[in-house]
Amino acid sequence: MASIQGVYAREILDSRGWPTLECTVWLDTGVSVSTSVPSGTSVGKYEAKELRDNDQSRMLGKGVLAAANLINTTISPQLVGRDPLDQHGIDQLLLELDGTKDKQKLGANTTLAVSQAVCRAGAAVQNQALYHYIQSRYQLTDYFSIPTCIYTVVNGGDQGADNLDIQEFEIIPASHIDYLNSLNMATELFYTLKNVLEIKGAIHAVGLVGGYTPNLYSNSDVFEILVETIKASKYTFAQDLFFGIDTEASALFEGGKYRLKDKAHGYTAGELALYYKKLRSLYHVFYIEDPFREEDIDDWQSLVKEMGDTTRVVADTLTATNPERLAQVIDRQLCNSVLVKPNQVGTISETIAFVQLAKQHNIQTIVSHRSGETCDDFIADLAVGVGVDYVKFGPPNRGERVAKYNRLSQIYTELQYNANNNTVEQQ
Ligand code: 2PG
Ligand code: MG
Repeated sequence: MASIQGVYAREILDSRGWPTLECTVWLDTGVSVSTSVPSGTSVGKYEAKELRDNDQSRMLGKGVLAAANLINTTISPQLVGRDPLDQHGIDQLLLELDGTKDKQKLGANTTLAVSQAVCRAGAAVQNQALYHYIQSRYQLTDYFSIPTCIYTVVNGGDQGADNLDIQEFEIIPASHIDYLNSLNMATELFYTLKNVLEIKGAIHAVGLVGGYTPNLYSNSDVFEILVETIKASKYTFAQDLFFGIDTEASALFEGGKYRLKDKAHGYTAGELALYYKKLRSLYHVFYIEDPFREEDIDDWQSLVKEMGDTTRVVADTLTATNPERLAQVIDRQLCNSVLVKPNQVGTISETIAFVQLAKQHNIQTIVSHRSGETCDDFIADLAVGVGVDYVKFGPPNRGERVAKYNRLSQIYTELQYNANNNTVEQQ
């Protein structure tokens, strides 16, 4: 049996230039593995808490030296000699050391850095690819496939430049398009969109996760421009691809209404539901994430009742990758799909429990990046290993996003190699 010899964490920077944690686990076999954790910008109120130094004299208060120190001085000694295959036992120890409901003592960044590193160490010990290891450990899927990718191409809200309110505008390939073709399509459309925006004089820059942040009059204008982009390409709208949005509605609620520039005095929840229906019928928007605030339970429920048959009503901040919250949401039928973000909950075991519960209730699952990412590709393996329906890794642009797509490409080749008697067809 291999055992853990030491765990060491350090402060590194995420894609926003904010500090985050990287963690290394050394095994007595001489092998070491490292991983790093992401961090959100539009952080929901039900997410587990991050531990930050709040020392304004360095890194604008965002440092994570205390979190690294906790790993190096408190957690590491307790893990020496432990079996890296005992993910559950080690995660349980982290939960006990923290002892709070929302990880406010150790921080979910601290616990996830360790938990994720232990998972990578387990795969190394078993000499398995990470996705393989996750599949064989948890048996949440009995076959490997690359999930459908949700490509964010335009950013607004907290990820944008104050021009648009909806946080993410996404293109979603139809199910007949396989992974490599979908990546090709997303790349071609991303650059065709750039040309269209340039011709209109609307190009601004790219947002936090790499999508364009154009100057437009309304959120609906984005769909007109996307339709125009598709017309200028070799693809057929509503046949090869569809649209999705992440409204991140909590961020838009002010003075009792949802503020979107499409309507002068804002939308009531009922009016917003009508707006979604219009987007559904005019532009084939069949994926709507965080359509309302977490408080607007009745509105979530009616949206699922009215549109759930044809549309993915997706919970992100509402469920926060927390199995207990998901159980409540399932009871009340508030969504039919959920985002899976390990750092919202803080351990791999809890993330797995969340996916398992969702699958048991036919809730579709989407493994998602955060706006503050590193080049770690852990979530690509996680997505394939637990067999989610979709992944949301941002546009095919910027190193920390393409790291995940490139890892999916590697897995794709590996799956093809195994399926074709150890040969790979040329692309
Ligand atoms: C989201 C994510 C990812 P953030 O809302 O889905 O785009 O954003 O990481 O800022 O929460
Ligand atoms: Mg979201």
